[in-house]
Amino acid sequence: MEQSFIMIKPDGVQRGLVGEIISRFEKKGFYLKGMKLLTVEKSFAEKHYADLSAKPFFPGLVEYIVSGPVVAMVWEGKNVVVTGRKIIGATNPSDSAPGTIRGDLAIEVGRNVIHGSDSIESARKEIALWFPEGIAAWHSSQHPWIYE
Ligand code: YYY
Ligand code: MG
Repeated sequence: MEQSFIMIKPDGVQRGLVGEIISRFEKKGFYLKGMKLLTVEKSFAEKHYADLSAKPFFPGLVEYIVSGPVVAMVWEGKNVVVTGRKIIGATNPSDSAPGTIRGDLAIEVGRNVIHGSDSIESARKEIALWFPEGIAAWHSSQHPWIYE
């Protein structure tokens, strides 16, 4: 089944939003397949955001991501990449709809509390980068109550 890489950024951890954010994905019916708290180095953050290296906000973005621990996760489910992005909301919290994570919990684009893969291909790359050790194989007993 489809997987997405979801990361709670350092502001989300510092602000005590880890449980709230995980809850939203859990309650939707997605399965948590990998999770760890870690602080990454500058070179690692630059690799994660390599596609944005030419952007003017890139140095500040990297500084923000390395500023404290993050919670790196793999979530699984039907259409989890696109639906995960909807749960997260627009990049700039000024544009994120109420009801989304960023719409409800963030104010500034440079402190938008969460990352989510933007395509199946970037999810694959990001999961390989963040979880080189692999992820847990387990199956939810709720499966037939979530999927028809
Ligand atoms: O995928 P998403 O996180 O919604 O946005 P991206 O365009 O991939 O940018 C990654 C990250 O960069 C964004 O979450 C905040 C930051 N950023 C910024 O600080 N200023 C911008 N104008 C655009 C993005
Ligand atoms: Mg992105």
